[in-house]
Amino acid sequence: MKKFKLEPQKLIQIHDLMVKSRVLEERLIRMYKQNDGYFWIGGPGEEAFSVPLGLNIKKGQGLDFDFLHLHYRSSPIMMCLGAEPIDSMRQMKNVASDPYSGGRNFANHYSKREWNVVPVTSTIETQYATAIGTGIAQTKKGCKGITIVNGGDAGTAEGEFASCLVWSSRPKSELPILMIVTNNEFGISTPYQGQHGEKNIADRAKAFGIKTMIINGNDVEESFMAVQEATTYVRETRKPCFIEARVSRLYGHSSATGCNFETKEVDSLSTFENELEEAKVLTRKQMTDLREKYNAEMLEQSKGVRHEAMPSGDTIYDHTYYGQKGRYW
Ligand SMILES: Cc1ncc(C[n+]2csc(CCOP(=O)(O)OP(=O)(O)O)c2C)c(N)n1
Ligand SMILES: [Mg+2]
Repeated sequence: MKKFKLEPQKLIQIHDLMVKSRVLEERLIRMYKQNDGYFWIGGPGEEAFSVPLGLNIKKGQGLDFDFLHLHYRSSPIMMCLGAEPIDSMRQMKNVASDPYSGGRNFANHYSKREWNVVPVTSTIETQYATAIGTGIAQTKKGCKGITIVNGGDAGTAEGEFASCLVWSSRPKSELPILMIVTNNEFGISTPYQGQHGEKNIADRAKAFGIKTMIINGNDVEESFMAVQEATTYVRETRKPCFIEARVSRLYGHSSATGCNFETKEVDSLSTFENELEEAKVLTRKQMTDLREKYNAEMLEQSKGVRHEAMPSGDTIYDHTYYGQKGRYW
């Protein structure tokens, strides 16, 4: 039987957020399959890592709070911050009430100024370049917040990843950046094994003198302890830290690869639930009831979203440089 180190209340909180995130993603997948959206990409398989991460974030607006440069698998982090599942459904359905992009972007492309959530980009790895910017700003202004950036294994082939390693580790000019790679051993359909000469991705950070950790991101407690240690280190030393978390990809890459459940991968939620049941932290019935509660709630919400209005054509240039009339022409 697993001997938990975390308090039962914390384990229950983590479990709740993992279930909420999973049910949301499964609802988004169903919406896609029912033609209530054009494309799905998201985070099932990363909950055991991303929920502990989300719970260690100092949420707020401005440089004294953590800046988040996330990617399209970060929904569990958003759930921890208090995001409403219905808003993810609105973005999935591309209706005007989507608070992240006004119905203009793909699912799980978050953006929220009040929580320092920098817009998620579809171009992979861009976030490692913008992270340098907030890392520099936090350092120059002597602020307390740190910068957190995450992305996948294949994306580390891009130049922005190397830029982030260089800029965060310059001697005497280090930046308070927590660099994270969630390694699911795939870049769409390209296996990790044929792409990486380095043994671990984290070894590349080691070469820059950056503190590194390689962890099983499918294990809740291992993730929680690592994230706690890493965030504390970056907050106190104002230096970078690097976590490579080995995770699963439970519904394939995206709707482009069918988004069907991958039975051969480790499902961290089901592992965690077995451990919680054995340790008598929660009963199977409590866990099933919770899942059913979220399922019912989100099903109702998705039905409502179906009837919300799409954005009107005259808003197409809002929030773009081109739309700032009078400034550029
Ligand atoms: C700059 C850029 N190049 C290529 C793509 C196409 N693309 C989308 S996702 C992806 C694979 C990303 O794999 P990884 O970084 O491991 O993240 P994962 O999807 O596995 O979480 C690629 C190549 C893109 N979106 N942006
Ligand atoms: Mg990958």
